[in-house]
Amino acid sequence: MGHTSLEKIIALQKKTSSIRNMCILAHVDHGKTTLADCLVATNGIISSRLAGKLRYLDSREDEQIRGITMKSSAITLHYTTGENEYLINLIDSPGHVDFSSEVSTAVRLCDGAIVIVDAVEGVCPQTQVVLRQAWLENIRPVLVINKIDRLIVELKLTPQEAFIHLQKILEQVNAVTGSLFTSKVLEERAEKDAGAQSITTENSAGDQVYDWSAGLEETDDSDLYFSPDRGNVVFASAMDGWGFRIHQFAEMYSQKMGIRSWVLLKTLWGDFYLNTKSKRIMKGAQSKGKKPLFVQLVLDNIWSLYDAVVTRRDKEKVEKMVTSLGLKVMPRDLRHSDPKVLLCAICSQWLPVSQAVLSMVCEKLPSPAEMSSERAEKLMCVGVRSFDSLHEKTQELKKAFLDCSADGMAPVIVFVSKMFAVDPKALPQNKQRPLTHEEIGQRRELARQRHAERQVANQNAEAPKSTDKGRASIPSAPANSSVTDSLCAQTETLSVKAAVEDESREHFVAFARVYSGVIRKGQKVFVLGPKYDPSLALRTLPEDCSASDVLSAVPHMACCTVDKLYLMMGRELEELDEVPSGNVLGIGGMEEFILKSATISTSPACPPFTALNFEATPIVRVAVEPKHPSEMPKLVRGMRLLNQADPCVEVLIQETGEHVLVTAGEVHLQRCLDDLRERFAKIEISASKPIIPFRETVVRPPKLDMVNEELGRQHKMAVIHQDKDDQTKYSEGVQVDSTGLVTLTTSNKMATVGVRAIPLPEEVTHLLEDNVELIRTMEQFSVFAREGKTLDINQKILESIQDLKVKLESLLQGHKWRGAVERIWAFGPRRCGPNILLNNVEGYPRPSMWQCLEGERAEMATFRDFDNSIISGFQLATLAGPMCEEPLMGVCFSVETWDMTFSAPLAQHDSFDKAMITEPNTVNQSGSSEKDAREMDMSLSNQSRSRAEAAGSSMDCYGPFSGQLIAAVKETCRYAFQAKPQRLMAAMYTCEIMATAEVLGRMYAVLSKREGRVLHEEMKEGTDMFIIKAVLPVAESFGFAEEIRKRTSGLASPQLVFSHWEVISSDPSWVPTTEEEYLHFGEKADSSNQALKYMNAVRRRKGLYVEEKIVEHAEKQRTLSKNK
Ligand SMILES: Nc1nc2c(ncn2[C@@H]2O[C@H](COP(=O)(O)OP(=O)(O)OP(=O)(O)O)[C@@H](O)[C@H]2O)c(=O)[nH]1
Ligand SMILES: [Mg+2]
Repeated sequence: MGHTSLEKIIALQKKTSSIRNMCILAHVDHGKTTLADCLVATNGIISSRLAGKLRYLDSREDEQIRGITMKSSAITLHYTTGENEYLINLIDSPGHVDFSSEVSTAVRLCDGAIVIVDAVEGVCPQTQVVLRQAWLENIRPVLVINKIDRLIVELKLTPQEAFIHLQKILEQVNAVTGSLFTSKVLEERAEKDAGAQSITTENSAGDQVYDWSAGLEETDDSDLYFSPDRGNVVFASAMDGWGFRIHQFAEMYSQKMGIRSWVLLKTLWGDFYLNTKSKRIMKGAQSKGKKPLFVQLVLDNIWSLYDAVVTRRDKEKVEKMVTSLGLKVMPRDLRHSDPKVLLCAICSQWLPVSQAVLSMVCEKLPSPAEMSSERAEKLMCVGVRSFDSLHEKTQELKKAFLDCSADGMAPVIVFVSKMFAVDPKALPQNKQRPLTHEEIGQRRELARQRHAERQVANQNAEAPKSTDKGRASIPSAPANSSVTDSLCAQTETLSVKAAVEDESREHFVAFARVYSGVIRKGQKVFVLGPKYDPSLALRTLPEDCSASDVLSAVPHMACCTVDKLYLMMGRELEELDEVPSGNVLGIGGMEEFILKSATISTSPACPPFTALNFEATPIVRVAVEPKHPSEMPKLVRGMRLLNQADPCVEVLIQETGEHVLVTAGEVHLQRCLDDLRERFAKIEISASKPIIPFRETVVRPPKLDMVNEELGRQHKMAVIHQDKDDQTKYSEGVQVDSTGLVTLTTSNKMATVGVRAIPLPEEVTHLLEDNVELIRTMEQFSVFAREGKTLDINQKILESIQDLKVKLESLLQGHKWRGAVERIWAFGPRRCGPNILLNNVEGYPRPSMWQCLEGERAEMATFRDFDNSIISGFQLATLAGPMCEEPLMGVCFSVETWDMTFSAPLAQHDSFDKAMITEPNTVNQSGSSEKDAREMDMSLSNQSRSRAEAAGSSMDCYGPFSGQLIAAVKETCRYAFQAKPQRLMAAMYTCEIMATAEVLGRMYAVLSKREGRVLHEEMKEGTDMFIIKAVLPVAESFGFAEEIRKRTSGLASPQLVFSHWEVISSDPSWVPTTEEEYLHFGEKADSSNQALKYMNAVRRRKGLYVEEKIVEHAEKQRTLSKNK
């Protein structure tokens, strides 16, 4: 606990205005945990000598071994400055991309963040990501520029150079913030304009000139940027224990130089210098070649200290400096062989980093009571809902968020951002605690009794020997005692067993924060899942009900009793009875009710909080199985626990029965497997090689062949030749015309569909991928509309949908795409994927996907019967393609014909049979008059009933008709796909690697071996580092980071982030057809076909047929040496 008592902390928890909830965010290895150590040491939890070396908050063994943080962990600190006392809830987060979900869970619970930037590396990819995350959650950041010692010791910069370097870093950070800010202002302005426009629609065309800068000028952004004179920047070296804000120096020098401190504060950071003659501060240091104030007054001092202590080890000078600064250094430190020890001892007294950081946190970060109204609304509005569309009672709760009242009457609102597993030994109830006096007395008494009994037993045992008569008389006392002993032993083992079982049970603690009210032990609360809808619940539940009433079942809502409340203290937990609003806490006993995150409240009107923003996409999959098949249940249980304990992992059982883990990257995968083995399943497991995802697509016919020759007549010959082969691919009843239109009839000959596959332009695919959420909303709207309900979509989302439509229209230009956007039937797979189903059936004016944009004006939709079956068939076809059953991407299926027999004869089986014999009476819809079409169309209200009838009556030996149609559409799509040149798409990572010039060559070698491609390289100014940005197929990425690290002796360490899908140019079904190709690639030509290799690997894994030639005529090996 350190030197602050639990009582003190409990008292401080009640003073909301003196609480600061903050997290430490940065790119990997920029020094978060080291800085946290320095802060923890101020509370006496660890020794200040060990601060920076212990990495106390990295409590897991693998975190210590690998030296990176993998889980975010929280600790509560007490800080006193002057008369004010503060309670600081500090969360240390991981910086590695694989664990960025842990950052999301931390950021949600905080009001502010310390963003750390390495002074050498500057702004890195993850720095940008965390700044964005802080921005999205509306929390205020402060900046720490860390590792300044590296500028002195490693880069050997002069103070002047270092100043310029630091200015650049600050500019970079502010540039990121600036771009976030601008995009937000522009968005808001556009929103406001849209609102204004909708009021005055008859605006004349003259006002169309747009002044984008207007919004920017009006909005005050001065608070936003990091600037040393504003006190939100600390310069530090967490490892050497020093850090400062410039006002410390301003105050120090204002006395010495007789200049007012605010003047110094304004001029210390910037282009100012001191005119020694006039003793005045002047502008324009750079142009006049003078030393800037910051260099003269701040950096020079630090540099000379390092010079004296580390570089020259000048004892006398050091002693002089120590006395002039008024510090006390222990002789032991002065004599220490490692100069860093002395440096730490001096610096941590002169400019203690913890003091600088904590005072900045308390001054600059808001308390929980200062939550902005914008943030409260953002937390309360899930997905597409606008705040105004929430239930009245729910809207009232906004006040509770803003008040953050710790009053017993205020509704309790708690958000759980993740669940984490705790070693049962670490729970306070299982911890060894010091014995009280009475307990010691009792134990002493017990021991005395046992001793006395043993003595009596010994005497009795000796007695027969000495007297010789004893054999007949069995001494009774010892016998009795042995019976009782064994009984005791039995009960003891029983209770030990129970305890062991209890201990082996995994304990989960919910990582949470109270936003309103006071949560108490034993209190009854509602646990609300992410899909909970308060308006629905308020309708069904009685008025003013509470969690203690017996309630009818409401979806996504559970009632439970709060079991345990904990104060999180890094590696330890302390038990609490109640936690007031504004605090971060742990809640025990929730594992039955919460999977990953949830909202807890005493009010059923409370909305579930918006989902966390996860930046990483889980992409690396492995199949796991137990070494011993009998341990399967343990594995299943273990995987369930792992799923609960990790915000980002996905656990699923595939149709093949495989148990699959989906993780964010290699490091994350390793951690998950370790967790499974050692903690959750406690069995030996074997993991498959990573399952690499692919996508299947079609492309336009290529113009060049594999040896870069124009495909002319000879190619056509080859195609015709191939076509003959291909015909065998298609089963009976399938017709393919020369343009790729595939027509197929259902097994009962009642419906015929004709489909053509067309490659989508690349930009369209990207656009669809980026707008999955919007498409899902549209889809939801359509589903609601079909059911006759309406969905309230907020204005902003509607605008984005409109925007999407306009963009699609502009991208789908040209003859074949005319009117295509209006005719989109569905997206797939899963109704929101990057493939399109187009309605090109003549005479079927189906309601468009975009009906949500039409608002009130939308007419009642009319669908043709079985419309849904077509969609379902398309969904199935896009979910698994014909190449290797991987999902499709970037393919448009255009349905060109859809003919059906009249459904009238279906009413009776007999007539249906007759109809079968006497050629079904097909009516070509496309050719029929409009009247016919209208007859065929069913009105919406009738639709479901008629479909049920039709499905029921059309039950024949082929099964229900809708099922047949689904299968037929799926098959048609598959054949249409195969009629076009098919390609595989590979998932690509981007990585940014920082490396020195010496290792650049070796790094390129590794990249090219793994099919990587360098996008650009640049030299980082002021250093000898190169920054290389490259893309690399996920399939080739395993062991990449490790290999790079080895080949470059640890100088370069890349982080891989999933970026996009890329078409692999080689055709997996390619065989050499021309003479040149034969010469070039040989008969089998499979050596260089990367796509074929990937495809076969996937097929083999899935147990599909793999067409592979075994060696037919082994060629004689050629000898390469000429002389032989
Ligand atoms: N030279 C120097 N090294 C530092 C400083 N602060 C931290 N380090 C070193 O940087 C490395 C990473 O430090 P950590 O504190 O583990 O970094 P982190 O940001 O917590 O890393 P992750 O949690 O893995 O993202 C360690 O080897 C530290 O010793 C500093 O001020 N100067
Ligand atoms: Mg760390």
